[in-house]
Amino acid sequence: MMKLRTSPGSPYGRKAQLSFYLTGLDGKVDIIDSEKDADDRIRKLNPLNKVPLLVLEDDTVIFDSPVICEYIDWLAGGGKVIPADPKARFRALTLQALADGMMDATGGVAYESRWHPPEQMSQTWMAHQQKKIDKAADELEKSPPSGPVDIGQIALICAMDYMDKRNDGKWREGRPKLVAWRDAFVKNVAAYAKLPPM
Ligand SMILES: N[C@@H](CCC(=O)N[C@@H](CS)C(=O)NCC(=O)O)C(=O)O
Repeated sequence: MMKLRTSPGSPYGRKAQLSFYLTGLDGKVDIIDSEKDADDRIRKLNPLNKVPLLVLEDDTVIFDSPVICEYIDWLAGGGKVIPADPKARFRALTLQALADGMMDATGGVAYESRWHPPEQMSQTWMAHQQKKIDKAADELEKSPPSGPVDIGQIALICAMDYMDKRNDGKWREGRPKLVAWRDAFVKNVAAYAKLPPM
């Protein structure tokens, strides 16, 4: 059995989880909550001390989330969550990069308040990160994703969940097409309902 080490609050781990559900490979993985990982195995397995990471049956460790999702797609036979057709493939991978960037920026804002007392928090840094989120959401509002579910859409739905939780759902403001895209995804993609709450 493979092991996916992640935490329920990680949008990156959520991407991997959803990819497992969508490829039907979820029976081959144990999902382990890293927050209950008492002996600090995470730190030993990833020098960057980040989740998610995937531990294969032979103890090979794979990170980060784009690489894990690429492994899942490969294991499923290819072309499942990462399209094989080059045009669709690089569009999906680029959307994944954009959505991951929104997660990074959301984390950037959230970590600033988590790690610093109020007097040491940099409002300039937080505004710099928020601008990335806002600009990415504006771009997506112009043309929300379409077509079959792929890694780009998986990353985007996970970014939205994270931004709802950690960024007060600001991405929703004035972006009705993006909100409609999310509502349709949640309604139509049955695998999404298998995810735990963030
Ligand atoms: N690029 C990485 C980002 C992973 C990441 O930042 N994970 C967060 C949890 S959501 C983490 O472990 N942060 C701990 C830290 O930065 O020390 C990925 O796609 O997997």
